[in-house]
Amino acid sequence: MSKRAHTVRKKGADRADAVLPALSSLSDIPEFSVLTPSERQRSAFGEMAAGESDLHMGCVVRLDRGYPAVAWEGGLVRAEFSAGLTKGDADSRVAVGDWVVLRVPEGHDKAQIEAILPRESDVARWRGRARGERQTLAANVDIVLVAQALGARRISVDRIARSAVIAADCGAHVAVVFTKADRAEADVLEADVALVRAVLGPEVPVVVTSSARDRAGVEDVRALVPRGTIAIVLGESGAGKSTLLNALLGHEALETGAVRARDDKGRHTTVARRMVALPGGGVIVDEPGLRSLPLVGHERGLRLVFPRIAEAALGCRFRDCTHTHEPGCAVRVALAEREFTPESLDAYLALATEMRESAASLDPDIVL
Ligand SMILES: Nc1nc2c(ncn2[C@@H]2O[C@H](COP(=O)(O)OP(=O)(O)OP(=O)(O)O)[C@@H](O)[C@H]2O)c(=O)[nH]1
Ligand SMILES: [Mg+2]
Repeated sequence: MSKRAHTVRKKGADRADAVLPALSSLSDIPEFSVLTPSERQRSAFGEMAAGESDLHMGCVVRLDRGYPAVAWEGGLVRAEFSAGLTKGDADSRVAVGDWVVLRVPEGHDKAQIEAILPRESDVARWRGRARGERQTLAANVDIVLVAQALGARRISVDRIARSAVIAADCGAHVAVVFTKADRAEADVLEADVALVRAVLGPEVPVVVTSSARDRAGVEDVRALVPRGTIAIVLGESGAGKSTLLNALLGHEALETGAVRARDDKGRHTTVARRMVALPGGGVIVDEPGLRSLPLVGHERGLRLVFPRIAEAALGCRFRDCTHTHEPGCAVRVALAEREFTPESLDAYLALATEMRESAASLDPDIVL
């Protein structure tokens, strides 16, 4: 490598450091004391850190373009990855919410992440098509809040159902949060809520908010995230996620941006992944909006969101029954007996078909 190229590279790295927000300028970050690791994580740490006094437990509270900020008992530090944890490797990449083994050398302003402690849950999506990869959006999350804007377009039940499948697959609870209710006519709002209930069943909480206008529903969202719980808001860019969090925080902590008039879509205003602590409540992760949520290998989540359909499917004559036209289809019998709603079957079939196709394109030998 020429000398010049070397200098340019180094300058680039310095610049990356320079544009990260100073930790002292960040507000609403949860205190280390409100973040509680599980027993399993504590004991995994105990084994790894035995006898090493500069190793501590830390929780990743923020990622700025991939650079973690970690809360630990000594406060908040920026952290790098130790040589053993290569940053490019998908399995070793940290997510917001991860508990890590942190090395804090005395007198240094940067710490090192030595290991990621086992995750209790892992909200992940598939990025890209067959050659894509699993991307963890947040770790150790208790509840996924699926944000869906009302008003400009009819709601996307498909998107809500696939978000619920992703949440269930990783072991988190799910709630649906409608935003921008001020833009919806009362009868449309009522029909949309009824449709979501018909698809996901009565156990899934549905909250209707208009946080930019009259704060309606904001306290219902807070009630879903009590002290000690960690939530993530998932939704498309422009859904109003950051606006909702600002309403919960009571001040404009997070940047929000206008949507395009043409199609009501946002402009990816939020770029960092970060935790904010709700006064008197739990912690919520704000993330950039997600354009697509492909389902790949989320069979367990599908079964959990649609248990009665999955149960009925076990009785079909053909193992590869698509529940549309085959003889001996137990799912259609169960539908006729009203064991579940036609709306939920429509949503299930759309997602199951997609998963069958994605599995086939990943591995032609898999038959679902
Ligand atoms: N009318 C109305 N507009 C709202 C409401 N909530 C949010 N908005 C507007 O929707 C736009 C997008 O809001 P954001 O909070 O930035 O959306 P976001 O989901 O965080 O978007 P990304 O960060 O890009 O993923 C802003 O112009 C908000 O003012 C609401 O309750 N009513
Ligand atoms: Mg945002």
